[in-house]
Amino acid sequence: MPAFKELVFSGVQPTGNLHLGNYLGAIKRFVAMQARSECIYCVVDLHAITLWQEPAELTSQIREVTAAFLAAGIDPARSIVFNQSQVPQHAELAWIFNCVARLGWLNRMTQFKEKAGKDRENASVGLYDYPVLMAADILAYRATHVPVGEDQKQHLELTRDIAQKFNNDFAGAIAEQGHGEAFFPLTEPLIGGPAARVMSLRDGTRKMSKSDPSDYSRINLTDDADAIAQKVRKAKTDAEPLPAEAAGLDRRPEADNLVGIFAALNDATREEVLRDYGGAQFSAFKGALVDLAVAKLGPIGAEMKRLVGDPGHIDRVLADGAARAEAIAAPNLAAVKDIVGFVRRR
Ligand code: AQP
Repeated sequence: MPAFKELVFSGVQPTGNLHLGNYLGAIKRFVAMQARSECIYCVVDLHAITLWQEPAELTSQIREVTAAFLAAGIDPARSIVFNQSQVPQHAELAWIFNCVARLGWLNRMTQFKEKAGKDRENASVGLYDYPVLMAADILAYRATHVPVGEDQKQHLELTRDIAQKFNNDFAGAIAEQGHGEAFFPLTEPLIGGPAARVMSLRDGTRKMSKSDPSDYSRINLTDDADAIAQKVRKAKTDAEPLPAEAAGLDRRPEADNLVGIFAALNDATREEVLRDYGGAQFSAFKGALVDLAVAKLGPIGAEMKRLVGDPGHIDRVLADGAARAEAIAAPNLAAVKDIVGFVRRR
């Protein structure tokens, strides 16, 4: 595999209730990646409509996710920030990848099974095809690294399968047209840290999720200090004090989750947290967690609210980012069309 220029890509859906899992598993890590790589961060509105979205609500959610990116510390002058539907190459490449990906591969995707539920016949074709569009999002930029939460691992594997099959199927044209052995990189998922999978505050065996009907299951990025305090205090726990070592969190999903959240908010490891709080009762630990969460999330929530009050500014950031994104994606798509054998205007 030839060396590809390091490029980071990731996205968040504008589907409401951005929560601590989205922040710790993804957005906080997007911010950190800016120091070492060129980064492209996308509000994936084409993905959002795989489930019904009220149009006016979708518009405001696109701006809210953008506000969250900026409030968390993504610098739109350094990184590219845009919404997916403004760059047509995502949908165009997705179609070509639809003809590369195999039905059997998509049939294995667990997120489709979870989201479609029992009424699979009534799910949109887009929901089924979601992972192919995700592969196109990443590979339109030939991105080498994708920071995501653990729930996206299977989709990233599919992205690698699609890249590999495209590189093999078109190996002759890729070489003839001067791209060497491979046109697409085998993108590396960046999944890790103590909050790769933040769990519901009501049930430590279920993922914290935007669509959970209970608002007490998650901390939203826009929650104020009182809401954060109430949710943490009501979070489900067990009856034992915290263990002294991380191994003691095995089979204690709620304790493991709260310690992982504390660790991720504090840029620490579970071991370091337990060095300070091992043996503590949950009442004391939850108090410290409330203080930490309010200190870290309060300024982000306040800045998000300020930014959404200026939609003109947000829309200019998205337009500028879309133009810069398209400047990378358009030549890549032109090369893909040549490789596939299409005739195109020059
Ligand atoms: N609980 C989580 N822990 C860690 N990371 C998470 N992510 C989502 N939930 C957690 C990561 O956040 C990024 C953006 O996610 P998304 O908006 O694209 O969609 P999602 O994964 O479908 O988010 P939700 O909250 O789980 O929504 P619903 O309820 O609709 O299913 C991704 O990197 C994701 O891994």
